[in-house]
Amino acid sequence: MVLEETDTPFKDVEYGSFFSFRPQKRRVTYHLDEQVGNYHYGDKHPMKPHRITIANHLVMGYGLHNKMDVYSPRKATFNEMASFHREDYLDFLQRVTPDDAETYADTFQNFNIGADCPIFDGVYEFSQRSAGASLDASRKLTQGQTDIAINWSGGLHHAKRAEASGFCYVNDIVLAILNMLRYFPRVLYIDIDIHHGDGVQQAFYESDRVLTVSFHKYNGDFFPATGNFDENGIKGGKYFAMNIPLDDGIGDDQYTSLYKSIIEPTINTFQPSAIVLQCGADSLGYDRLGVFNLSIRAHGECVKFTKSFNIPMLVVGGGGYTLRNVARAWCYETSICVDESVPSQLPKDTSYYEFFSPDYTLHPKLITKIENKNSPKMLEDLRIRALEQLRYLGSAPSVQMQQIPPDLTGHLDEEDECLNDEFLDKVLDVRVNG
Ligand code: V1D
Ligand code: CA
Repeated sequence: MVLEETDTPFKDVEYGSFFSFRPQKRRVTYHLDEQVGNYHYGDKHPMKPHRITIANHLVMGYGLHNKMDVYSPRKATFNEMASFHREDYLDFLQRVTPDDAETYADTFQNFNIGADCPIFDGVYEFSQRSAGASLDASRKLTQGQTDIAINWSGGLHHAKRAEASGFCYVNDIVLAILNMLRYFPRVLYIDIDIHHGDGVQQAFYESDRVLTVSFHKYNGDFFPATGNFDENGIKGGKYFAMNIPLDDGIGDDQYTSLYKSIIEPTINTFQPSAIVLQCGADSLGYDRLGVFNLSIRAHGECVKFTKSFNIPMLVVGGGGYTLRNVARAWCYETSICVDESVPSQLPKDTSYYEFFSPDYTLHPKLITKIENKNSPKMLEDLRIRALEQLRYLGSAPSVQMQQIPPDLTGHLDEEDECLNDEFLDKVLDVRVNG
């Protein structure tokens, strides 16, 4: 290989590791179920799966699909979903129809079906598709076939073992992490959705192999009303849940510096073998349900920073209710994952181009902002308390165990990849609630 005079070692990653001072490009896979955007929660419901279709069109419009391997995942099976969810709950989701509300009023209440989580046509299939894509992504990571796996239809962080919650029915994140724990000793879960990642936290609350970190709005009332700083895990999982409760109106600089100042020492202390990043886009300014002032660049900066540690990473979606901004953010974050810079001017031949009027850009200006109620002192206190928590966590046995254990089960056929309770309880010592 010959370097031309004008070429400096800093200029191009293609010169190989000896000359390159920039991080190498990562292998990226995109797990895309083309049907998942076709489900409807209901006209007045804020959750619109169609946003995923719009995001995919932007990704393709910029040609980003040429920079990664795109997979069409199969739907998750009943047994795969039963590795976390209770069978009677899955059975109910599979059988129920939108007309059943009056006949099964008690069952609806038991499983928390209602205004937030209505029964819509195909609710079970929708959940299978979202979960199937996250499981597919997790398999590519565990088999070492990718460095970053993306599923924008995933991130449904509120679903519980036998309960729907906050627009989520099946917790694709918990399913993916359970699969990852068969190969990876420790998984770090980071959640930048404006809501507390309660379902994932609860599933691993007693485990020291999954550290959950959620940044969210908290005032004891904002949905789901959990996630104060003092919720930090129990039993063997004590200190392995971290919560960063924030107030209205946080902006780019405050959020990204807090994120970096907490996530860097967290990674250095916990030494995760894999990271799952939930990129809920309701933390963006102008979100229909959100109260933060984040720009798409700042949201993406969290992805860029997390990626810079070169740790295998599953990237999933989550909330996000101003559809065009959700699509913009997830497209921009796809470009970050594949290391391609994309112009802010949106590609003209994209379907849905008109949707992005009047500016037709990836990074529209945030003009009106919500009043910022986060004082510098409050954020500094949160940072200090987070670092204190990491000191306790650093002495935990799971963190001291640096070596990756051999594959306990060997490579299984896809259908066998569901986990059974015995495996979870005895081998991995991961407890799921309920
Ligand atoms: F505005 C609505 C209109 C129709 C149906 C529901 C809503 C709505 C808005 N906000 N529901 C909410 C939140 N629910 C409540 C309930 C009132 N009860 C006492 C509780 O405040 C739920 C917000 C869910 C947010 C989900 C999420 O963004 O975190 C998400 N992440 O991944 C997928 C979704
Ligand atoms: Ca969150």
